[in-house]
Amino acid sequence: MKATQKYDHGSVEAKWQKVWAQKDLYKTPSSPKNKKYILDMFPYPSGATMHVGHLEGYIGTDVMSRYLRMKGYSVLHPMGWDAFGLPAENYAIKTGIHPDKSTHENIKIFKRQLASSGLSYDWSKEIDTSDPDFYRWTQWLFLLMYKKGLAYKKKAPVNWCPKDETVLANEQVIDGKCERCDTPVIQKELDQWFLKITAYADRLISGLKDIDWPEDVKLQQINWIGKSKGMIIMFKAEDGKVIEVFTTRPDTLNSATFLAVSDNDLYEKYKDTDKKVGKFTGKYAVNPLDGRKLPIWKTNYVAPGYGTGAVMGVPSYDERDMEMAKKYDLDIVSNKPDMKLWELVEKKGWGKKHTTYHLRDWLISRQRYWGPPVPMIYCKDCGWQPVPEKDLPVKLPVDVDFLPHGVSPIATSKTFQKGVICPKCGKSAKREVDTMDTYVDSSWYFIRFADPKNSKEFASSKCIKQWLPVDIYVGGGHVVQHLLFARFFWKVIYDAGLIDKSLPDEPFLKLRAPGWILGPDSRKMSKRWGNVVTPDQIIPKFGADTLRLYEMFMGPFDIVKPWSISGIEGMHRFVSRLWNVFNTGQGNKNTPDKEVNILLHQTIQKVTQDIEKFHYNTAIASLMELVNAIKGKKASLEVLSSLAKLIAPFAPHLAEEVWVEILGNKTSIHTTSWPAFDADLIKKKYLDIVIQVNGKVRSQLQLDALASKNKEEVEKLAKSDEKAAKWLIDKKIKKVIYITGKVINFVV
Ligand code: ANZ
Ligand code: ZN
Repeated sequence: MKATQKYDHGSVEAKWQKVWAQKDLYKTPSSPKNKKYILDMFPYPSGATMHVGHLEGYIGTDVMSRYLRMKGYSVLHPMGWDAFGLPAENYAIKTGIHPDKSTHENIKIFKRQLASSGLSYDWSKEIDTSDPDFYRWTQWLFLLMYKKGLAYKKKAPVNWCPKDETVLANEQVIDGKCERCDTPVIQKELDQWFLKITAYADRLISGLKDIDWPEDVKLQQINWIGKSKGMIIMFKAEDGKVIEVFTTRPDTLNSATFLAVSDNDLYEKYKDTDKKVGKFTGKYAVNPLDGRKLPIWKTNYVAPGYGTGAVMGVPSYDERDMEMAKKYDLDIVSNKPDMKLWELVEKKGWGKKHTTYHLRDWLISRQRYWGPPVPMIYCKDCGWQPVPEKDLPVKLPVDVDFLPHGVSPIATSKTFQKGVICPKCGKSAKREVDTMDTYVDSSWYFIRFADPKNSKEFASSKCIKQWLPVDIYVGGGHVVQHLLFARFFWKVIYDAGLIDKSLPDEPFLKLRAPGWILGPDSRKMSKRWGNVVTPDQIIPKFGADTLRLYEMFMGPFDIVKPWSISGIEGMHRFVSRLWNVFNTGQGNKNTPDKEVNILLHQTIQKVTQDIEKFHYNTAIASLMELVNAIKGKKASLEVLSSLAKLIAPFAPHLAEEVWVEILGNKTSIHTTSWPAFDADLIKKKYLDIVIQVNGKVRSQLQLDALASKNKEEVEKLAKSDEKAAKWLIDKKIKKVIYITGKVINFVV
């Protein structure tokens, strides 16, 4: 078959994207053998379009998915939308456009951008968390938690703007003021729903040891949970009251000189400063060890919600206590710490061992509209009652006023409370008007992907067993809370017997975080800096394959990398070279050139190993070497076929085009098998290179095929060869001629 001269990426890419969609090429097998579940952190479809930084992870998982399919695995590679959230609601407040409408318009744009990048998602698995068919199960899982005693309501402070009369998320509070109207924000106590994640604190730590995650991400999880082993020690005050302190250093009890207790007002007022502020209470307590009188101070640096909310002040061994002691002229005693004191305190009954956590229960109530309603009903006589399962979903009403009115927007709906009765006594009752944190949606969406159309269950245990856990999860490593919450949900569902016990207690076996892509100005790519590069700017001009290759070639997957347009242009030239190799080297069925064949098998080995390690940049580098080696030669069909396959995960369109149109195959390259390498061939990889001086053979070098490609290296080695060196001593080298892999000739 005759191919065109110049590679026209525009028509080639459009053609194959259409064919793949028509043929449902990436459909997930229904009865998987050897499954692999490859998952991206699903995006929030924001008003800003996707940029090349977002695509990095998606291309990375796409390369992996395509590779694994060719290796014969059944792959689940789905995509969906984290569609609920505050920005769409704020946009509605500004413009009056309903969040449902703006969100779905954004989804369309995102989906087009993903499709134009040649990503092999199975779109029949698409999830939208704002769809009632999805959030009914989010509500169902909330009720599961409630029934297990893991969801409860209690008063908790929220950020409150007294002018707008609305609850603010932390990120809406700028320097203590409302981001909208600049009014100082106050703390207001509201009844709020919590999930008891603290009950899983220990398992959330211990589970980390069995999973393949970046160490820094594991450490973030551990720090967030903040497990501390210590003691609670009791100090008697003069008025007979007992003050309990939590300490990790009972061995320093012999140097304690004061007690510091938390104070809500001081804490709130000075929580953003480092300075120590105290107020003497006028009271004293007694150190049980030595009878010393310890003044009791209220301070800002003791957190009310942590430990017992009181500490023993040990200036000599604790910096904060030292600052406090210096500022207020308190005693400083420095006895040697004594590890025997742990035992003594317990024996004497002054205190007991205690473990505490920095992790707090998860506050999921939002006094907001664009989220799943909390499925609870309040009855004056029966209290809080769960909505019966058959009545799910509790749908978000449409007739709401988004403008702040001091209540949850849903409370303004005229229909939401109509005909609501208490599920227990049948009397008229009221629905909860709060919605759930959108982190709840993303805590279980990865399970739904196994069975996204199920209308009877959140997912069948059969499908869960078939596809979970997630084998490779790719997305920002900074998402500490998402990862913690999702692991928590998995464990709760697991404990409820809804996940087959042969599955592990962890949902994400391997995690990889792509490094930031910096804008051309070396700042993190972001709308805020105006340095965003979108796929829409790159793909029409250079093609999706060029973009994909470039993004995977920029550097190691997990480190920060600067964007460069000249890099894109360079990759574009490589794509043309690649095309030319196929276009001019076609149709020759002779046995391959020996050297090229060795290099091919070395390349197969290297690319295979590199892809599995996410070392995409070095995989592409070795493909470039191979292309250089066969450029301008009549390459055999075997070499060209294998090269096409190796390139297929990275440049799926070009690979398909040459596979079908030039190499004459009838089925898609993406359904063929990955090339195997001949281990014996690679062993016999040494080439004999003759060293000549002025055309006379003087010595010989043995080099592997890869090293023999590098002229400078060969020259250096040849010069240092003992026999050859004799002929070069004191001679001026005028010229070096190198015939790759064969002869190096020094003209002196
Ligand atoms: C005496 C002492 C001596 C302490 C010493 C530390 C060093 P982590 O590791 O974070 O658990 N602490 C206890 N409750 C506190 C609270 N509500 N707010 C602020 N600080 C609190 O730290 C536990 C240590 O932090 C405890 O051990 C206590 O000070 C302090 F050389 O007790 B320590
Ligand atoms: Zn009732």
